[in-house]
Amino acid sequence: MAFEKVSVVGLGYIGLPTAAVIASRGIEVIGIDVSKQAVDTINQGKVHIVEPDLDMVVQAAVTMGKLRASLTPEAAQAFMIAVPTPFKEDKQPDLSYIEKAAEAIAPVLEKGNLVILESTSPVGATEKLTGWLQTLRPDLYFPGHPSHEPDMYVAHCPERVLPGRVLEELVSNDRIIGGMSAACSEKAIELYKIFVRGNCISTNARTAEMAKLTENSFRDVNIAFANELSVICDELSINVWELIALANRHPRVNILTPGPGVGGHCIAVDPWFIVASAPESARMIRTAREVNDGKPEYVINKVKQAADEFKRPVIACLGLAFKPDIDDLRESPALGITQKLAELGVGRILAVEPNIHQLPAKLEGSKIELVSLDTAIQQANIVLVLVNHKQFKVLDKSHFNTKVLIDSSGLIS
Ligand code: SAJ
Repeated sequence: MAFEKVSVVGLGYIGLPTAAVIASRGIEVIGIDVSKQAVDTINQGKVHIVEPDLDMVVQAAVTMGKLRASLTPEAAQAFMIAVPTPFKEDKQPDLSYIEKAAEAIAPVLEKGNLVILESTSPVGATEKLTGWLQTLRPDLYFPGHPSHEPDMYVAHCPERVLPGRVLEELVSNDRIIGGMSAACSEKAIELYKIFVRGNCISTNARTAEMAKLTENSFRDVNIAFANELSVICDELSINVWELIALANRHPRVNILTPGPGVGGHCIAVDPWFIVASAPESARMIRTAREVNDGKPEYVINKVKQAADEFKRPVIACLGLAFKPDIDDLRESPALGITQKLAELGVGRILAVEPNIHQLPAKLEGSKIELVSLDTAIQQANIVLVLVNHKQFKVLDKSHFNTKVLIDSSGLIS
């Protein structure tokens, strides 16, 4: 059976590009979201999130009549769930969005449908989703049904795209397809083959869940190594950037880049799902998280120490986004550090963020002043580099002759 109509549940950073790309292959796609604003925006052919080229692809898909958004689910052959999976206060995974998505689609499911969980999930989440669907629709037979051959297909196919390169990576990345059975994997591969140029590799759902968590934990642990080195090097008066460049000349060494902390919605979250599943065994993964989460505080203390030398220090914070050359301020250590410095009253705080025109609403009324790079460099006693945006690359040591430079991301050093 070829797929003629696909539903994508959750039209965020992953769901919307996925929906638009599938629609661009001529398949009818109905996107479901709980936000009326998101639904209305998409139906006008516009986007509510920032991602290069996404506006064009969405506009084309909506204009062609292939992509439509709605608050209410309707029948389709495949349902792809791409909702958030945050963690709770106690760092335990919060699966409530997946559960709500299951409740939303259950009434419209039909025999032979494929349900895919794309959201990054703790091990066992796809089994839970299958169980919820089975309870909600006892008339259908999901994988693992105790007494009946299944007539429904469920798989976990984690998204792996890099924010900022989503449209490219959606098509070119390999996909891990973790079916609840071999037949489920096969069915899911059929769907992904429509738009994925990379390989679709079949495994079981638990391994697919763990693979995604492993990828982001690998990165987190390696960034923690770099961040720990940066702190050790400060203690030993060694330039960590020079050190890493030298060590990386070894053919089997590839140390990542220290920074002011790890931001974004994935790498700082996903390792906790492993820790929650195996709290006794996941020692290094937990420690890496703690090392990376401790880095903003370390940077703040460095600024405080430097500020003590001035009567009325002016501190320029270069960069607020969570990584270079994007405008995404959510879960950003740079933003958190800048905010904390302002709250603590360490000095007058100037912020430079070339990718935004005004401070986010929650910072209105804060003492942070958004200024140009020139103004910041002219007025500051202390310059704190937080993000290596391309606009900052014009700076060199000569700009800091009379200033204290704290270069947390290695722009100049
Ligand atoms: N960072 C460092 N040092 C480095 C690399 C990154 O401090 O050497 C920091 C960045 O500044 C940023 C954070 O880590 O604050 C994460 O940035 P990133 O670009 O490494 O990753 P994300 O969070 O934008 O996207 C990741 C990707 N995962 C991997 O590269 C293994 C992406 O492929 C995933 O799809 C995404 O997480 C996700 O959704 O899980």
